[in-house]
Amino acid sequence: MPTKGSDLLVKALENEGVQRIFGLPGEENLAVVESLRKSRIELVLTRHEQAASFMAATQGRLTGAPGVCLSTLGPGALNFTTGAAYAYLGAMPMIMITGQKAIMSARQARFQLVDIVGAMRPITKMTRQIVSADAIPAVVRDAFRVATEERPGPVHLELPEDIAGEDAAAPLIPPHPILRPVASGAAVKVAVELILAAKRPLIMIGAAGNRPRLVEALSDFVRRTQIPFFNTQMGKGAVTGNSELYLGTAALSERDYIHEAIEHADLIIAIGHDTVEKPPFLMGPNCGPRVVYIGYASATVEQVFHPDTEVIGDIGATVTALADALQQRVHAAAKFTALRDKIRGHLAERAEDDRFPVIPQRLIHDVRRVVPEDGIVCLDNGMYKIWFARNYRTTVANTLLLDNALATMGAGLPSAISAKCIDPDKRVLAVCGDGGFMMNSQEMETAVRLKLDLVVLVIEDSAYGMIRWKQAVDHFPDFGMTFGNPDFVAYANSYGAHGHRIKATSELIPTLEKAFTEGGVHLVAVPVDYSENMRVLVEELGNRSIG
Ligand SMILES: Cc1ncc(C[n+]2csc(CCOP(=O)(O)OP(=O)(O)O)c2C)c(N)n1
Ligand SMILES: [Mg+2]
Repeated sequence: MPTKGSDLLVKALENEGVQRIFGLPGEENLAVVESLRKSRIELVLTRHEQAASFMAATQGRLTGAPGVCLSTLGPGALNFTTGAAYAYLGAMPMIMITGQKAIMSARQARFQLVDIVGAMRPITKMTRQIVSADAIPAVVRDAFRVATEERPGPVHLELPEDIAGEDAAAPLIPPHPILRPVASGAAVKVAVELILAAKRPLIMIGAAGNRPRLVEALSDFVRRTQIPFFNTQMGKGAVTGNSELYLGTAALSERDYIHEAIEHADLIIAIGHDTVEKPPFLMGPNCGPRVVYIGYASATVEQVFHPDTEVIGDIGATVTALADALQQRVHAAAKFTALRDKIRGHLAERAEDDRFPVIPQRLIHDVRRVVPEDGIVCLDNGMYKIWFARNYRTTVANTLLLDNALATMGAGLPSAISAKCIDPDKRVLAVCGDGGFMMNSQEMETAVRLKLDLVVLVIEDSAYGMIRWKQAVDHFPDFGMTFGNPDFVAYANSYGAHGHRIKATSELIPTLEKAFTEGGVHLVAVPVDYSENMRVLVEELGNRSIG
């Protein structure tokens, strides 16, 4: 049946199962917006394109199916670039659709004309201009394939205004399942021999282990082999349960308590480690544990990461094959239990300290109290991220969304909005610094308009705290990192949200609890005492003697 480009685009998106599009349109998108109005896809309007791209990326991260965002040409499309890089480094499937002026005739000369397809090239898996309406079904199908298949990431499609209005008759292409290749038996055998020969094996779960579809296989692998495990920051929560075997998160690259366990290991099974992450440990040329790498594609060799052997193929199938072959024959190193207790003991220190302003350990302890096991905490980027990565325990996959890849500020609130749209029944908490929050705080209006039940915790130190801390660690004078804040309570209230300010540490749990129970959008501002950054992360860990 003849139709036009914009209708065909929207039909192709429906064909892929798209339920919502995050975006901020321009005049070049008006036909697409009209096609969306007539479709069953929800348009989630945002107040900045960057926020829309973070939301779409988070949808991809949480569901495994690409999230979609829409913007105009030039300035709007350029605002997608940070979200594109976020999804590219973070391996989150996403489709960005941007408008463009008519390509067959140009009545506006070069007004707003930017080579967006070119600008997107280094930060996407694929970037294409759609040059004919009849190409839409194939281009869209291919975009979803590319965005979804391992290693997932962003794809950019540019739809010029005249192509959106062009007549089209091409039929839709049905989606086909992506079947991931499985590792060879020979590769599994080599890994099995190495693991059986090891006296003190450890499992490390990295970012690519944290895909929604892998939870069962990985949890099962850990349960069946009984090998203790730790994770990278972005591998956090990939294994459900098995808490006795969990040693901790490698939030730093060296010298943390978890590194005592890593140094004790003679073999590390690195599942899905993606070197976009800050290294969870550093490999030397001829020292340290041997590493068996398990991944969808072979590991990038870095100075600090160069595995001894690899098992390449679908991670779920590989770990199942390994568990079948290993049975219960793996050496269990007793010392890991003692190390686990020691690590946990250190992490529990000062968790109930009631000094005010609140110290990070207490903040994380209290957040864990009000967020149920399946509740989702979405972090922005700042000093508290290291504390959350180290101290916040997760037992359910994808319940702590942090970005240790692009590590951009500004994604905390948008990612929480997206998580809440996907899982309206779960408690969702955004945790932001006063710097990061203000980078996309305008999305408070989006959250209020969508009538979400969402709590935003803003950690106040009136500074770019993390950089201020690094400045001090590097013995630079304290300079250029402090700022003033709006009155966060009044600011939240002006959006129609509910603002709260914590005035004593004991108020934190009741205030958060009440905010979740009451529903609606709440902002809770909490002053933080960051002196623990230096005391624990520099002095204590710097002086740690291994033994
Ligand atoms: C978009 C962006 N700009 C700058 C940085 C560098 N950076 C990393 S953390 C940080 C400070 C964050 O400040 P805030 O959000 O207040 O959190 P705090 O560390 O104070 O808790 C900065 C400037 C970044 N990661 N992303
Ligand atoms: Mg700050």
